[in-house]
Amino acid sequence: MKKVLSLLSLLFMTVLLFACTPQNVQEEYDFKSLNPKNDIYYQIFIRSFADSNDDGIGDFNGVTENLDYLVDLGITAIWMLPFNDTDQDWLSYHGYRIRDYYTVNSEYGTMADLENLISTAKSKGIKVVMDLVINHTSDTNSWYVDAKSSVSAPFRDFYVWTSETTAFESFSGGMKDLNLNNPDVVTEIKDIISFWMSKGIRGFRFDAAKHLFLGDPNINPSNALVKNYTLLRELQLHARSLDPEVFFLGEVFDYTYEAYRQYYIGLDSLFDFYIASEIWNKVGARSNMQYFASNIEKALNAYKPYNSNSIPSLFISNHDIDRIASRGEFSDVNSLYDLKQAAAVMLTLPGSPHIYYGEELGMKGSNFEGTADHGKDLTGQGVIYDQYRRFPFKWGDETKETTWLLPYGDSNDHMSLKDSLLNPNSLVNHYKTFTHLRLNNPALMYGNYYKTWKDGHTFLQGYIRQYTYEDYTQTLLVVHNMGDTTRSLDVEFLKYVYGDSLEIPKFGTVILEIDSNKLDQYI
Ligand SMILES: [Ca+2]
Ligand SMILES: [Ca+2]
Repeated sequence: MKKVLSLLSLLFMTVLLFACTPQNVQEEYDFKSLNPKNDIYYQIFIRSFADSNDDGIGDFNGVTENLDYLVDLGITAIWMLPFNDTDQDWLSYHGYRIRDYYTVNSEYGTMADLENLISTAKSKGIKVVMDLVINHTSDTNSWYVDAKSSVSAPFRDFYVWTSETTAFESFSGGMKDLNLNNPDVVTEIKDIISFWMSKGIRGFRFDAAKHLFLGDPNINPSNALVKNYTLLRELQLHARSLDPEVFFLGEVFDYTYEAYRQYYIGLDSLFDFYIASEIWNKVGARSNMQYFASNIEKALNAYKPYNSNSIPSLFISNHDIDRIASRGEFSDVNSLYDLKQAAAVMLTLPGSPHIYYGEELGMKGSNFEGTADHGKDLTGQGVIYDQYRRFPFKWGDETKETTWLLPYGDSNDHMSLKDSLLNPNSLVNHYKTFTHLRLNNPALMYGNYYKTWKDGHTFLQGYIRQYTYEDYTQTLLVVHNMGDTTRSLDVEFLKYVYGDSLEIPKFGTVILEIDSNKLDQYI
């Protein structure tokens, strides 16, 4: 009898313990459904990701066939760079010169392949967000071909004319700005949004949001900002009428948060160039670390008046900037420590982190802009601009790897995915640890609560993250050791969420669960 009792009590204790794990609480409440716009993104350049038919160019089926890797990496959403029909020449390789918004780039596959990608991703819990380029079209788009044919052509007013024969371009290279002041253009964009949502697209990344009206010779520059976010708001209301959970994300390329905070009026999210630069400066260059946590708080607080549910899109590299592993601040002897801490920061801040494909392997890549080499055909493939920031992903499996761009410089000097996964100290395994910490801890994954930890100093920078729903609350203290020696933390806590000692190793991180009722002790 005694044995049965102890077995029973053991069972009871096990059930009790299990009931307290965050995973179990998440199943009970389904926090993901309550917070449908919080995701962990993987940014994919289809051309470079995975090739399914051995023509050297990445494609839709290549993405579909490798979704299990993304599930393993802890990804819940993908943002794909433009896949609409585009000019197919060397300098249009990036896909931002749209010829036709309603068809796909045939180099990447068919519409049926894309639909299969979207539905397979959905079955694995991954939403698909597309890049939507509404600032400009290709000069080969049928709208523009018509518009330039005569001053009285039906599509003449779809573009902005600076002379009878010259259409305005925010960006060079045959990309003509659309006239967004024309209601017919806005109606057309709404139709494009409806079309892609009917295909299963769950969100849109608006390219060049700052340039929608900026630079347009018919618009007073001081009105451009208001006109930009007012247009985005109008498109957002249209999209929400079709799906209230649709995710609107904008790219306003500016390193000061004051420059883009107002865009939260018409967007759920913005790429946070300010937070990215804080991570590069503090975690990479190790300068002025004492201001890190409070600077992040200032930025996050600046968004809330415009959108109380603001969800910053966090990133440390993307296709338009040199890869983080190629930045000077991350290329010293502590490179791997710095890259790991940058990831640990990005994956514990409020918002939706975006992992740029290959970042988790420590891929390198810089552009040729502004160097003495610019404009020269150094690699024998044609003029190189930013192609090496978008180099083929290194699977360690030739049957998948794309070959559209040849290795040059240090573009291939990193471990393949296959080797990285086998190495317990690798960057990819560190990413996996932190994505799963985020997925398993509502305080990290959901909500936008963030307060600076009051006892931080130059070398220990920390913040409180908290998530509350009904009678569930989780409160976490995240502390990063930004110094190059072990430093000890003296703090009251309930349990370790990451780490197992208050002696934090150099460039390390510890995450502690703290008593929500004693929050005042920490902030
Ligand atoms: Ca292919
Ligand atoms: Ca424009």
